[in-house]
Amino acid sequence: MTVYEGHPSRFISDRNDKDNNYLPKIAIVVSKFNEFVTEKLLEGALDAVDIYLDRDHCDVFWVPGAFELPLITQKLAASGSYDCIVCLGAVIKGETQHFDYVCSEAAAGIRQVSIEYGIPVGFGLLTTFTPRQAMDRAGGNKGNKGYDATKSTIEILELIQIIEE
Ligand code: INI
Repeated sequence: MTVYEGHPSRFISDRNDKDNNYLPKIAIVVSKFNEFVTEKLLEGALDAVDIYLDRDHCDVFWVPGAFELPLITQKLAASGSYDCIVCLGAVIKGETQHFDYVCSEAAAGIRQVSIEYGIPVGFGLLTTFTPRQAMDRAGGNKGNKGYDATKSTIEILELIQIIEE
């Protein structure tokens, strides 16, 4: 039996290897809705980029809200310019059902792009009942889901490269 697992740290050695001229390109798509949360998710995502990849190989795209994440992610995947993409957003429940539609459409759209284009698309979309729950997960006492989503995306990229080698 052979067991395989992606290791995001593989790219750190690639970055430090002077003979290696390949380093993955990553795009981060982040929504402006609830920006007090999403700016923190972006900080976490960029921390992961700094650790595992390189900020010079990273582009950030702002969209109005979580509902717009799938379309821009699809355009970026179709461009072929990126090895992986991370989506960041914060959907916080209000008084209406709007929340449910935004969450489910964003999640389904993001997954669809990942499967259709065969590239990792990280799901850093918080769906919470309160602003406090969102802040707890955007660098507060529950960690930073922007960091986690980005690290997971890089890990999956490495696993795909192992499979395709
Ligand atoms: N977008 C979010 O990213 N988070 C939310 O909490 C949210 N709420 O609650 O409405 C939200 N709505 C906007 C939506 O994503 C679109 O931008 C808008 O409907 C225009 O298409």
